[in-house]
Amino acid sequence: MAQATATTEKLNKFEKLKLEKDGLAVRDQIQHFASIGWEAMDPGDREHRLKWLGIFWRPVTPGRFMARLRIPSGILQSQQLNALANFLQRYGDQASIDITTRQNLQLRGLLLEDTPEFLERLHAVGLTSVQSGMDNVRNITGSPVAGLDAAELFDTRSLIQALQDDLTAAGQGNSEFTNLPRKFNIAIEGGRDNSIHAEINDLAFTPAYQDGTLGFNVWVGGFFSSTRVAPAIPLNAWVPADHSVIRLSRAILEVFRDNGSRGNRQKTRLMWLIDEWGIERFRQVVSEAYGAPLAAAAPELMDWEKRDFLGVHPQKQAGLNFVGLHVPVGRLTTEDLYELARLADTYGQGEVRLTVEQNVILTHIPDAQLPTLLAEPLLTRFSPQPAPLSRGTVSCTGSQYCNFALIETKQRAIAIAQSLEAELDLPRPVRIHWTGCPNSCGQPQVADIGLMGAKVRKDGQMVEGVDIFLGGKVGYDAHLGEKAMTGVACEDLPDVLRQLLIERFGAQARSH
Ligand code: SRM
Ligand code: SF4
Repeated sequence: MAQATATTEKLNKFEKLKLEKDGLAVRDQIQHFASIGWEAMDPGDREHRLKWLGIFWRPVTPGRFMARLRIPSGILQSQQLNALANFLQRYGDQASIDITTRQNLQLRGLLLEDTPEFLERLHAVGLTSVQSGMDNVRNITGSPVAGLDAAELFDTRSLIQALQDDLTAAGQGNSEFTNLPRKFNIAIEGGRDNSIHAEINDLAFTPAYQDGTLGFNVWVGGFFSSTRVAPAIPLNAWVPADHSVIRLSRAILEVFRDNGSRGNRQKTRLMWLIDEWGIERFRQVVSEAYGAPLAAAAPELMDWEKRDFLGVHPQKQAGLNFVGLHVPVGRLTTEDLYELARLADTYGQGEVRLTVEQNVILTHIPDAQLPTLLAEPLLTRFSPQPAPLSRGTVSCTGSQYCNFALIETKQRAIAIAQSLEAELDLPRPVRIHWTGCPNSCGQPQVADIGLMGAKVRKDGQMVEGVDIFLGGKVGYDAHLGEKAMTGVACEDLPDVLRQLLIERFGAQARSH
């Protein structure tokens, strides 16, 4: 079991919690918890340690837990979707499913007494929720069209799966990496368009050739938090596209685990260690942990604008297509899971993929099947060609389920996009990201227009409002947007956004 290095700094409360009992220890107690019920559980186990199993206590819905899965590269099979739906249907309207900004699924409605069965059912279909919350490595993201995209440089699917298997002991839980100083995000891009937002991950691999061999440049330290936002910086390192990626990821995680600050929780992400040491020393220590000198970075190859993958696109396999469907703010019902599985089986080869824009992609659709697929009733709700504001709308969970939230996000995001679309003609999609609080789960800094929940004063009353970010650029030459307006009341937002869309994004008022 890995331990934090002895330190003179005062440990934060989560470090004390982990010292009292390792997070992963709840794995062996889940049957006991299920039998005693949530009210009788130790609050530390219930509200924090269960997150090591991906089970989240929701203060907003006491007794109804959320389960966050791990879906490497966002790739699912129809039998997995069916298994999730079969389990969730017992909860009726209490069940709902969200596609997350890390191309993952979160399931809601779960009762504690059902968790042992739930975890067994996940494992039976090759899924896991282990280590998906708290001080663990989050879902590892990759291009959602890996293996399909004719322009891709490297198919990252098996590498990402192998990395997840290594860091989680094939989904059973790996105590080497369950006591990091903080959460840790990893992304591996194999395409040309930076589809995974490499720049906002603690560790990202982006494709690059070294002496004719394809491998990855390495980026470190990207993160968002309520007090600081930092894009990843180059480690000036290159590794071949093989097991070296796993070795280097392990080395960086070990360096972070053993040296990262465990004091002020707001200063515990990887970038703070890099700041403290400087990138040269950090690189040196990582190289020692890696056990070999690191090659210098090679020229970057990502030179495409980011795609959203919606609509019909030919695959590199002749005669087959992938079809991206827009799922408004990523929200699904149990019935939707069944329907997506059915479409994948009927028209494709049983595969469904998720994107960091909270959408789905059906893959391997033969040319001849396209017209019938496009006429399926589900596609009237999950459109392959959504209107330009809905198309680019992403939203975090918000106050419906998240107790950090300062505002309701998802329903408001849909309503505002639809009302502005009805009034305006837009020359191109505009990416609007909503996030309910400064934790930035909805990534407002990568959006054309980012909306961050805030409490604002209007007419002497505190009301729900937002701070507005502008100028986020994704894909080639990605950079983060910056706060441009503060304290806009949500009820004034349609007017403010209308003006922004006209002035900056070429929107024109529709003549009725
Ligand atoms: Fe997040 C905490 C939801 C992506 C930064 N995030 C939370 C919690 C767990 C808080 C809580 O316990 O209620 C939220 C759960 C609410 C719920 O019931 O759904 C939550 N985060 C989400 C999701 C579901 C947003 C979404 O609607 O898609 C995303 C799940 C991703 C996944 O599948 O693992 C999600 N969170 C992100 C991202 C975006 C990303 O990874 O690209 C970020 C910013 C990037 C980053 O982390 O550097 C993000 N979440 C945070 C933070 C701030 C971290 C920090 O260093 O301060 C918190 C708060 C914390 O960890 O203390 C947080
Ligand atoms: Fe919750 Fe805030 Fe994250 Fe939204 S940004 S899911 S409100 S923690």
